[in-house]
Amino acid sequence: MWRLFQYPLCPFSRKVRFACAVKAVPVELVLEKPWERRDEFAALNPAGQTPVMQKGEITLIDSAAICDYFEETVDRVPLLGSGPEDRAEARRLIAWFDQKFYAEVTAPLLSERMYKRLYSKQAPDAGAVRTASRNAEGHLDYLDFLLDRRRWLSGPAFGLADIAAAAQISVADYLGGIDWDGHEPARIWYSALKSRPTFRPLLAERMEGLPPPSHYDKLDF
Ligand SMILES: N[C@@H](CCC(=O)N[C@@H](CS)C(=O)NCC(=O)O)C(=O)O
Repeated sequence: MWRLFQYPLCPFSRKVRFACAVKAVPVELVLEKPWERRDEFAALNPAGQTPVMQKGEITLIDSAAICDYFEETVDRVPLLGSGPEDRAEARRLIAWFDQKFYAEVTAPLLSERMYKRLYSKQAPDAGAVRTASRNAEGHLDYLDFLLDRRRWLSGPAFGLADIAAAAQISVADYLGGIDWDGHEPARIWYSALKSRPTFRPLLAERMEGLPPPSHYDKLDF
Protein backbone atom coordinates (compact mmCIF):
# COMPACT_ATOMS: atom_id res chain seq x y z
CA MET A 1 0.00 0.00 0.00
CA TRP A 2 1.09 3.61 -0.59
CA ARG A 3 2.26 5.45 2.52
CA LEU A 4 1.51 9.17 2.68
CA PHE A 5 3.73 11.32 4.92
CA GLN A 6 1.46 14.14 6.07
CA TYR A 7 -0.07 16.01 9.00
CA PRO A 8 -3.80 16.72 9.42
CA LEU A 9 -3.73 20.42 8.45
CA CYS A 10 -1.34 20.19 5.47
CA PRO A 11 -3.54 21.39 2.57
CA PHE A 12 -1.34 19.74 -0.07
CA SER A 13 -1.61 16.39 1.72
CA ARG A 14 -5.40 16.87 1.90
CA LYS A 15 -5.43 17.41 -1.86
CA VAL A 16 -3.52 14.14 -2.41
CA ARG A 17 -5.71 12.22 0.07
CA PHE A 18 -8.94 13.47 -1.50
CA ALA A 19 -7.72 12.67 -5.04
CA CYS A 20 -6.56 9.17 -3.99
CA ALA A 21 -9.90 8.51 -2.26
CA VAL A 22 -11.81 9.52 -5.41
CA LYS A 23 -9.60 7.24 -7.49
CA ALA A 24 -9.95 4.44 -4.91
CA VAL A 25 -6.19 4.27 -4.26
CA PRO A 26 -5.70 2.95 -0.69
CA VAL A 27 -3.32 5.07 1.37
CA GLU A 28 -1.77 4.50 4.78
CA LEU A 29 -1.20 7.77 6.67
CA VAL A 30 2.15 8.46 8.36
CA LEU A 31 2.23 11.50 10.63
CA GLU A 32 5.06 13.85 9.62
CA LYS A 33 5.52 17.33 11.07
CA PRO A 34 7.88 18.98 8.57
CA TRP A 35 8.94 21.71 11.01
CA GLU A 36 10.58 19.00 13.18
CA ARG A 37 13.10 18.51 10.35
CA ARG A 38 13.64 14.77 10.91
CA ASP A 39 16.77 13.48 9.21
CA GLU A 40 14.94 10.40 7.86
CA PHE A 41 12.31 12.63 6.27
CA ALA A 42 14.96 14.96 4.77
CA ALA A 43 16.53 11.86 3.23
CA LEU A 44 13.18 11.03 1.64
CA ASN A 45 12.43 14.59 0.47
CA PRO A 46 15.38 17.01 0.37
CA ALA A 47 12.88 19.90 0.30
CA GLY A 48 11.65 18.73 3.72
CA GLN A 49 8.00 19.27 2.75
CA THR A 50 4.84 17.21 3.06
CA PRO A 51 3.24 15.45 1.21
CA VAL A 52 5.44 12.55 0.21
CA MET A 53 4.05 9.24 -1.10
CA GLN A 54 6.11 6.10 -0.93
CA LYS A 55 5.63 2.51 -2.00
CA GLY A 56 8.56 0.09 -2.29
CA GLU A 57 11.23 1.77 -4.40
CA ILE A 58 8.91 4.56 -5.60
CA THR A 59 8.92 7.94 -3.86
CA LEU A 60 6.62 10.69 -5.12
CA ILE A 61 7.10 14.30 -3.99
CA ASP A 62 5.00 17.45 -4.50
CA SER A 63 1.19 17.34 -4.58
CA ALA A 64 0.98 18.35 -8.27
CA ALA A 65 3.45 15.63 -9.31
CA ILE A 66 1.66 13.09 -7.11
CA CYS A 67 -1.79 13.93 -8.50
CA ASP A 68 -0.41 13.81 -12.07
CA TYR A 69 1.08 10.39 -11.34
CA PHE A 70 -2.27 8.94 -10.27
CA GLU A 71 -4.08 10.70 -13.12
CA GLU A 72 -1.67 8.92 -15.52
CA THR A 73 -1.69 5.52 -13.83
CA VAL A 74 -5.29 5.12 -12.62
CA ASP A 75 -8.01 5.33 -15.29
CA ARG A 76 -10.88 5.39 -12.80
CA VAL A 77 -12.56 8.84 -12.51
CA PRO A 78 -10.46 11.13 -14.75
CA LEU A 79 -9.96 14.38 -12.85
CA LEU A 80 -8.49 16.79 -15.38
CA GLY A 81 -11.15 17.04 -18.09
CA SER A 82 -11.22 15.58 -21.56
CA GLY A 83 -9.74 18.13 -23.98
CA PRO A 84 -6.60 20.31 -23.84
CA GLU A 85 -8.62 23.48 -23.10
CA ASP A 86 -10.46 21.78 -20.22
CA ARG A 87 -7.16 20.55 -18.82
CA ALA A 88 -5.56 24.00 -19.15
CA GLU A 89 -8.46 25.57 -17.24
CA ALA A 90 -8.30 22.90 -14.53
CA ARG A 91 -4.53 23.43 -14.18
CA ARG A 92 -4.97 27.23 -14.00
CA LEU A 93 -7.34 26.83 -11.05
CA ILE A 94 -5.25 24.17 -9.34
CA ALA A 95 -2.29 26.58 -9.47
CA TRP A 96 -4.57 29.37 -8.20
CA PHE A 97 -5.39 27.43 -5.05
CA ASP A 98 -1.99 25.76 -4.56
CA GLN A 99 -0.09 29.03 -4.95
CA LYS A 100 -2.26 32.13 -4.59
CA PHE A 101 -4.81 30.93 -2.03
CA TYR A 102 -2.10 29.15 -0.05
CA ALA A 103 0.19 32.21 0.05
CA GLU A 104 -2.59 34.71 0.80
CA VAL A 105 -4.81 32.71 3.16
CA THR A 106 -3.77 29.20 4.27
CA ALA A 107 -0.07 29.77 4.99
CA PRO A 108 -0.57 32.88 7.18
CA LEU A 109 -3.42 31.17 9.07
CA LEU A 110 -1.30 28.05 9.64
CA SER A 111 1.54 30.19 10.87
CA GLU A 112 -0.56 32.42 13.14
CA ARG A 113 -3.18 30.00 14.42
CA MET A 114 -1.48 26.60 14.35
CA TYR A 115 2.28 26.97 14.51
CA LYS A 116 2.40 29.85 17.03
CA ARG A 117 -0.21 28.28 19.27
CA LEU A 118 1.07 24.71 19.29
CA TYR A 119 4.81 25.07 18.78
CA SER A 120 6.38 28.49 19.24
CA LYS A 121 3.90 29.43 22.03
CA GLN A 122 3.47 32.98 20.76
CA ALA A 123 0.28 35.02 20.47
CA PRO A 124 -1.04 35.25 16.91
CA ASP A 125 -0.54 38.52 15.05
CA ALA A 126 -4.12 39.85 14.85
CA GLY A 127 -3.27 42.04 11.84
CA ALA A 128 -1.94 39.06 9.85
CA VAL A 129 -5.06 37.01 10.71
CA ARG A 130 -7.32 39.90 9.64
CA THR A 131 -5.47 40.27 6.34
CA ALA A 132 -5.71 36.50 5.64
CA SER A 133 -9.46 36.54 6.39
CA ARG A 134 -9.94 39.56 4.11
CA ASN A 135 -8.01 37.76 1.37
CA ALA A 136 -10.24 34.69 1.88
CA GLU A 137 -13.26 36.91 1.31
CA GLY A 138 -11.86 37.94 -2.09
CA HIS A 139 -11.27 34.30 -3.02
CA LEU A 140 -14.84 33.36 -2.03
CA ASP A 141 -16.11 36.20 -4.25
CA TYR A 142 -14.18 34.65 -7.12
CA LEU A 143 -15.61 31.18 -6.33
CA ASP A 144 -19.13 32.67 -6.38
CA PHE A 145 -18.35 34.26 -9.76
CA LEU A 146 -17.17 30.93 -11.24
CA LEU A 147 -19.99 28.89 -9.71
CA ASP A 148 -22.64 31.27 -11.05
CA ARG A 149 -21.43 30.15 -14.49
CA ARG A 150 -20.35 26.53 -14.00
CA ARG A 151 -21.54 23.43 -12.15
CA TRP A 152 -18.02 22.73 -10.81
CA LEU A 153 -15.01 25.04 -10.58
CA SER A 154 -13.33 24.30 -13.89
CA GLY A 155 -16.41 23.22 -15.89
CA PRO A 156 -19.31 20.76 -15.99
CA ALA A 157 -17.45 17.90 -14.25
CA PHE A 158 -16.03 17.54 -10.75
CA GLY A 159 -12.24 17.38 -10.86
CA LEU A 160 -8.85 18.29 -9.45
CA ALA A 161 -9.62 22.02 -9.36
CA ASP A 162 -12.45 21.28 -6.90
CA ILE A 163 -10.16 18.98 -4.93
CA ALA A 164 -7.33 21.56 -4.73
CA ALA A 165 -9.78 24.29 -3.70
CA ALA A 166 -11.53 22.11 -1.10
CA ALA A 167 -8.17 21.13 0.38
CA GLN A 168 -7.09 24.75 0.95
CA ILE A 169 -10.52 26.02 2.01
CA SER A 170 -11.05 23.18 4.50
CA VAL A 171 -7.80 24.06 6.29
CA ALA A 172 -8.64 27.79 6.30
CA ASP A 173 -12.13 26.91 7.61
CA TYR A 174 -10.65 24.69 10.35
CA LEU A 175 -8.54 27.67 11.43
CA GLY A 176 -11.56 30.01 11.55
CA GLY A 177 -10.53 32.05 8.51
CA ILE A 178 -13.67 31.59 6.39
CA ASP A 179 -16.88 33.59 6.77
CA TRP A 180 -19.50 31.85 4.57
CA ASP A 181 -22.13 34.59 4.98
CA GLY A 182 -23.09 36.15 1.66
CA HIS A 183 -21.41 33.40 -0.40
CA GLU A 184 -24.32 31.16 -1.35
CA PRO A 185 -22.84 29.64 -4.55
CA ALA A 186 -19.58 28.78 -2.74
CA ARG A 187 -21.49 27.46 0.26
CA ILE A 188 -23.67 25.15 -1.89
CA TRP A 189 -20.58 23.88 -3.75
CA TYR A 190 -18.68 23.22 -0.48
CA SER A 191 -21.69 21.57 1.13
CA ALA A 192 -21.89 19.14 -1.82
CA LEU A 193 -18.21 18.29 -1.32
CA LYS A 194 -18.62 17.91 2.45
CA SER A 195 -21.29 15.27 1.93
CA ARG A 196 -19.00 13.07 -0.22
CA PRO A 197 -17.78 9.88 1.51
CA THR A 198 -14.37 10.49 -0.09
CA PHE A 199 -14.02 13.87 1.68
CA ARG A 200 -15.65 13.13 5.04
CA PRO A 201 -12.64 11.31 6.59
CA LEU A 202 -10.58 14.49 6.12
CA LEU A 203 -13.18 16.51 7.99
CA ALA A 204 -13.27 13.98 10.83
CA GLU A 205 -9.56 14.41 11.54
CA ARG A 206 -8.30 16.77 14.24
CA MET A 207 -5.01 18.50 14.91
CA GLU A 208 -4.12 17.65 18.51
CA GLY A 209 -4.62 20.63 20.82
CA LEU A 210 -6.36 22.71 18.17
CA PRO A 211 -10.12 22.12 17.83
CA PRO A 212 -11.97 23.54 14.78
CA PRO A 213 -15.03 25.85 14.99
CA SER A 214 -18.34 24.02 15.58
CA HIS A 215 -19.62 24.52 12.00
CA TYR A 216 -16.47 22.94 10.50
CA ASP A 217 -17.71 19.41 9.74
CA LYS A 218 -21.45 20.17 9.62
CA LEU A 219 -23.26 19.80 6.31
CA ASP A 220 -25.54 22.68 7.25
CA PHE A 221 -23.22 25.58 8.07
N1 LIG B 1 4.50 22.56 -3.76
C1 LIG B 1 4.41 21.67 -2.64
C2 LIG B 1 4.20 22.50 -1.37
C3 LIG B 1 4.27 21.64 -0.12
C4 LIG B 1 4.33 22.48 1.15
O1 LIG B 1 4.51 23.71 1.14
N2 LIG B 1 4.19 21.79 2.29
C5 LIG B 1 4.26 22.46 3.58
C6 LIG B 1 3.26 21.87 4.55
S1 LIG B 1 1.62 22.34 4.17
C7 LIG B 1 5.62 22.18 4.20
O2 LIG B 1 6.06 21.05 4.23
N3 LIG B 1 6.29 23.23 4.71
C8 LIG B 1 7.53 23.08 5.39
C9 LIG B 1 8.65 23.77 4.64
O3 LIG B 1 8.42 24.35 3.56
O4 LIG B 1 9.77 23.73 5.16
C10 LIG B 1 3.27 20.67 -2.88
O5 LIG B 1 2.34 20.99 -3.64
O6 LIG B 1 3.34 19.55 -2.36
